[in-house]
Amino acid sequence: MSNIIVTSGRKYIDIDAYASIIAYRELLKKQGNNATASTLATLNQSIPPFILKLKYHLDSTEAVKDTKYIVLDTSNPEFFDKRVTTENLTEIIDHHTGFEDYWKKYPNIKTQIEFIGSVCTIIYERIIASGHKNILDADLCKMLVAGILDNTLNLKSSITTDRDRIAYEQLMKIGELSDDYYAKYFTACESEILKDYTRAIKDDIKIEKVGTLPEVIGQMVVLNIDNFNIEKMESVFAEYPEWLMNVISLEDGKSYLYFGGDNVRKRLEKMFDKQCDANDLLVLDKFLLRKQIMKKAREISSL
Ligand SMILES: [Mn+2]
Repeated sequence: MSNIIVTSGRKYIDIDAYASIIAYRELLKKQGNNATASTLATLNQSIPPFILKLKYHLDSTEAVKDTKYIVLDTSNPEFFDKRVTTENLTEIIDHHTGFEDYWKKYPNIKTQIEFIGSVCTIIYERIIASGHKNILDADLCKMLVAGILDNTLNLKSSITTDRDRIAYEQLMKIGELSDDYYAKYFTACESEILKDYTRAIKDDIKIEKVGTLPEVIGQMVVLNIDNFNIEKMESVFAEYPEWLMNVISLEDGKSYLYFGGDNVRKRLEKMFDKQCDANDLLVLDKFLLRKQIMKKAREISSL
C-alpha cells in the first residue's frame, strides 16, 4: 500500500484548502489508505484560532518514500505545493478553471475541476457518495462549512451554486451546528484582521488604471458594515490623490464604495447609474467583488 499525501497550494492556503485536505484525508483513511494531509504553505487569515483548535489537524510534512500526492483547491501546476511533481501526482480536485486541457495530457492523473463555490462542497459530495457519511462529526462539519462560507462569501457571491447550498445545509444539519455559526466564523476571521487593520487594508490594495475608476482600489469583507473603521481606511489612502474602497458587507449583501479625489463621485454615479448616499459613499444593493467592478469599468470604456 502506498502512502498518500493530500496537499494544496504553494504560498498561502485558505480555509477551503485547509478543511478540504483534512476531510479528504479522513475519507481516504476510512477507505483503508495510508493517508496524511500536510502543506508547506502559510495558513492565511481565513483560518481563525477556533478552527485550529478543533480535533482535526494537519500532519507533519515529513517525506516518506514512494509517496503519491493529491492536490486540492488549485490546478495550476505553478501554484502546487513544492513537493508535487507530475510523476508523483495522482489526483487533482479544484474549482478554478483554466487548466482542464493541460491535465488531459496526463491521463494517469485523475481530475475533477468544476467551477463551483468551494472545494469543500466537492469533498462533502465525495464523502456522501462513498457511503462514509458517518465520518462527518461536528468538528469535520464545522471545518467544511467554514470553507464553503468563506469561498462563497456567506453563499451570497454569484459563484455560489445549488450544490454549495445543499452541501452547506446538509453539513449544518449533520453537525447540528447552530444557525449563527456563519456569524461565529466570520467574526473570528474579522478579529484576526482587526489585530492589524491598517496592514490588512494595505495588503489588499490593487493599483491598476481601468476605465474611469480611480487607479487605487482596496477591498475588505466585513460581517456587518457597522464594524468597518472609516478613519483607519482614510489614513491608509491619505497618500493617494484618488482612490476607491470596496467594502463587502456580508449580512446585508451590499457593497459600500468609499472614495476620495476630484470628480470620482460623478464618475461612479455615472458608471453605476445611481446617486451617492453621502458625500463620499455609494452603496450597491448587491455586492460586487473588485474584479467584477473592474470588469464592468473595462466593458464600459470599450463601448
Ligand atoms: Mn477554494
